Amino acid sequence: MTPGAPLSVDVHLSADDLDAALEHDVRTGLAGPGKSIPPVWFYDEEGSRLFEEITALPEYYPTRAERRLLEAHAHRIAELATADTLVELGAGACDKTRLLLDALSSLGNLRAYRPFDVSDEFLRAAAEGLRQDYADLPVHAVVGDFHRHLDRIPREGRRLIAFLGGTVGNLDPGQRHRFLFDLNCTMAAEECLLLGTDLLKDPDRIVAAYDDAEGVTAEFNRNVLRVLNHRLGADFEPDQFDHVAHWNEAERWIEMRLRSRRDQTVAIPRLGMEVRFEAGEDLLTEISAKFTPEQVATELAGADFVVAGQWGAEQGEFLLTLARPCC
Ligand code: SAH
Ligand code: AVI
Repeated sequence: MTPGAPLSVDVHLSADDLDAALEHDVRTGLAGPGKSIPPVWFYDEEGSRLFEEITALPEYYPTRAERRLLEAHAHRIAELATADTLVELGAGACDKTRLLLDALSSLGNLRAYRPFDVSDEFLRAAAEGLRQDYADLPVHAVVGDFHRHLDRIPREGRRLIAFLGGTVGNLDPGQRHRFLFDLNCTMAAEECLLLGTDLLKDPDRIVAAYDDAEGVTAEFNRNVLRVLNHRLGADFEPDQFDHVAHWNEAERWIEMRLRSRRDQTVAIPRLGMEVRFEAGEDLLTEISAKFTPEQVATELAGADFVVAGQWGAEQGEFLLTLARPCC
């Protein structure tokens, strides 16, 4: 344990909550044709680790592009936000965060950091790692699901709420609207949201980012099957599913799927279910939507936010948008 400012962890997801949520998602998503499972189930400790590996791959440009934007503009973002507390949704390794923490700190405002994530052990380790470099910064981690627990994030201080990495693109349009609207309802008028979104570009480049040569993304994709095996006693054989990254031109999103290599039946004894896959049948595991700057502004406006700044639109790779609730 590092001495210094306090580190606390509030947990709003017990193992029972997780099991109930997974049971609901499996019964809803796997029972019939058109199979799907929400991407939140990628992120056990191994899934979070695999995502970190993805961020270093040559093909996966979003993390580097967002980091460059933060290196160039974090100071201006901090000036505009005048926040004393950084909240980070889907914080993961809390890595790019450091650029925001440094910028807020250089203005003399920073009082606390609140990373929020569903991945309990990974979040604890990341928060502990951060304390090695920010010994005087109180870190209050929150374990929860951003679809259900936004209202559990303490409203202390003047907050900048960061949602980086393009994770908002893993939500479908209806989920995005509800998420942004719910978030808005938890925010004071002077607080800001910093939203990272991946931008539309050459589909070949996007597909390569989700189908890397080393196969790390394929392992990340298959990890959801290991999570189902572990949490529900299912008997998925991950190597009997191919990784597929498909660009859906009409929806302007990547679809990650797991395609059954053969006719097979998977038992999920804890739910009393058997799931039949035909050869070539897909399980949709994630969408990752790509945006235009105008679309981001429009979606934010639809959830009662007003844009205070956008960075990255001219490079066309990745976009950071700062927004405030409009009164
Ligand atoms: N923000 C980091 C990590 C992005 S990966 C970055 O930019 O690199 C997506 C993160 O969101 C993971 O850490 C995952 O555990 C978390 N996450 C995914 N779905 C979530 C949910 N429903 N509620 C809370 N966290 C979630
Ligand atoms: C976390 N999220 C923004 C990543 C993405 O790019 O949609 C997850 C990911 N899936 C495959 N590679 C990375």
